[in-house]
Amino acid sequence: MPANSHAPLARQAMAYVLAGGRGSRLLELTDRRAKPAVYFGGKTRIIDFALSNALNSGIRRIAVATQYKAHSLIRHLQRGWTFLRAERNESFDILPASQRVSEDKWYVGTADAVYQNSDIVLDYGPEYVIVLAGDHIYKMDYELMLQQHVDARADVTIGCLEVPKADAIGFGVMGVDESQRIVSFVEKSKDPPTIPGSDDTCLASMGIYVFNTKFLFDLLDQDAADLHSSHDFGKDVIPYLVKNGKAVAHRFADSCVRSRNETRAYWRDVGTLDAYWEANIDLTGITPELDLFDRDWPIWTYAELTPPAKFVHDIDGRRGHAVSSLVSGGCIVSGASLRETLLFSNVRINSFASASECVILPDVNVGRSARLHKAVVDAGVRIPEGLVVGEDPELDAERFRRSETGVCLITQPMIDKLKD
Ligand code: ADQ
Ligand code: ADP
Repeated sequence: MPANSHAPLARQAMAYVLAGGRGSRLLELTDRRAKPAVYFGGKTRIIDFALSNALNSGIRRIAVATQYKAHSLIRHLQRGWTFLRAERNESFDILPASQRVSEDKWYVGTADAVYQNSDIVLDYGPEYVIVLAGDHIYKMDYELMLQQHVDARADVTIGCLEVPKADAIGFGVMGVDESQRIVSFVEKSKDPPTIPGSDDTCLASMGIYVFNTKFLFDLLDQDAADLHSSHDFGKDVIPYLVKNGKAVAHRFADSCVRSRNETRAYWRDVGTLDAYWEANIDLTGITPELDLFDRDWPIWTYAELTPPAKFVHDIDGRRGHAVSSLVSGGCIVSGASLRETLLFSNVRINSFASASECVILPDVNVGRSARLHKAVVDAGVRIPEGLVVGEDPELDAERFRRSETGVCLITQPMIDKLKD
């Protein structure tokens, strides 16, 4: 892409999406797929949020770095995201883990996951690279962040948001001066510094970084040669730049995209079973904190062609019905009832069955008379007739993966074990 100072900054940028992490706190939900490929919100997968943000911001060059259990992710990206066209100066690249380091090491850290594909990025010649994580749910206009980066003449601009101190342990935490210049940075500290004037709030890195391309790759060359570096943005590259360069904070609140229905800036990690369940169930409320119906900022995805969802009386006349629920295409609810539940595509719920506060992923079959409460059911699971979940905590914990708050994750191997 020739540098064109008249083009919007987003058209001069490439989004480099890191999508290789497992997300092990999602337990068996990420046994077979990487966290960015985990389903969210009834129709989409987690990575669709970062990709849609890039697209809606005007970015037309996107690369996705994969690593852990990438098959389901790659299949999704190939089906849904390859509409960007070389003829229009656009590109969409799915980058496999190159394993150039050694057979057992793959990428060493996140900086290495960018460095190993430097030739591919440099070939396109973007003026700016925006590094994103593919595993968060939020809506953000990256053009505004790019603009701040250029105006501030920063070496790196880092997206950040305020989080409670108790949660900040899992983040990079920064201190900034009045001009938003980052003056300190600690990665995942047990006692992170708080925002001046507040004892319990920290300024956390969202793992989103904007760099001028040439500067980034010179820096990564230098980092690659450093024997003491673990080649990670959060652990090595960003702390180095905070000390030796100009690192600037960009506030999420300044560029988060909100519809009229959204009262607060929405950002979720959905990295644990409880957080995942809660963020999904929240969508069944009357005015959820995240508005998926916002036509100004659509969340793009691959959606299979399906017939419309269908609700039928069964042969004995029992009503198939749903209240406060999201039901995708291809579902049939026959003589069964749903409350505060999400059905992804092609789910069948059979007679006498009920589900409340459940997240049911695609292609699940819920057998007759089953009763499910507070369950997350993995894709393709066949729930046997009469199974009851969510009424006996001890039995649930024996059979399924049960969180302390009582959310049960159900996978097919767990169901198969019941038959033994
Ligand atoms: P973490 O959340 O711990 O910290 P990390 O494990 O470094 O994130 O992964 C960041 C992203 O890169 C994730 O989207 C993950 O899927 C992906 N990823 C990890 N290894 C990868 C690899 N080898 N190849 C491709 N993708 C890979 C980071 C920062 C913190 C910041 C948090 C915000 O280090 O400073 O606060 O993100 O979530
Ligand atoms: P998705 O995330 O699209 O729902 P699937 O649940 O179909 O994907 O499978 C996730 C990954 O696990 C895919 O890479 C798929 O090929 C693989 N997979 C699916 N079923 C099995 C199985 N029974 N044994 C091993 N791997 C499987």
